[in-house]
Amino acid sequence: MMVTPNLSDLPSGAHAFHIYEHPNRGAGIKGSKKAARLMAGSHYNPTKVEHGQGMTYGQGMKSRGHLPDNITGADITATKGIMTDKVKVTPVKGRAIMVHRHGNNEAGKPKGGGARFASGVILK
Ligand SMILES: [Cu+2]
Repeated sequence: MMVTPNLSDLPSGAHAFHIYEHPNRGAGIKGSKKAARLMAGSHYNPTKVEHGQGMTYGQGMKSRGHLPDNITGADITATKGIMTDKVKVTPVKGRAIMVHRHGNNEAGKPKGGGARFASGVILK
């Protein structure tokens, strides 16, 4: 599947770009703090595999919702496509696509980019 973002007004730098379970953009409570877009649930991961420990994105990450590359806001827009063979189109229709505040982090205990910065719904 090829994911082709068409995003503008991004802060500069890398941003993790992931598929989430639910299209709900509502905030929620994480720990004792309000967190944006928490109602989108967790990363889309239908077979409940563990995140790869110490693997580099693009070298076999297991959580299917993790797209293999960051998008970059270096030029304020992000339009470079991301190719993945981990996800098929039909099962992710109607799910959320999330842009994180920071880039993917697979070192040790992956957190996947920090705060949820922006989101949308996969329509086709
Ligand atoms: Cu994520």
